[in-house]
Amino acid sequence: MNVPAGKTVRISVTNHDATEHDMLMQGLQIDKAGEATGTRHAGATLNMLVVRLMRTATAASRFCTDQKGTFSFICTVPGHEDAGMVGTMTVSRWSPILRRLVVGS
Ligand SMILES: [Cu+2]
Repeated sequence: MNVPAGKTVRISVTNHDATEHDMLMQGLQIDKAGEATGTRHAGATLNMLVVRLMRTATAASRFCTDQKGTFSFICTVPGHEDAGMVGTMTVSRWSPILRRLVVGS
């Protein structure tokens, strides 16, 4: 997943599973996480990008960051990270290629 630095982006994640999951971005500071449509994750702070994924539901979060780099995200439900529920998101300079990939910018 790639997003542009300095632009407001919206990520939307659908959980097709009958089990609750979440998505916690590690080491990334965002401007705010207050517009998430899913239930907020317990323990999340305003500068953390975290989306709580209830069973068979879609959650979205709108955020902006100037922090360029590649960040790991994990599912914090016990055992899920070890089961492979991990990924990365790269924040880089704005480009026309990214423009086609970003929703809601
Ligand atoms: Cu999970």
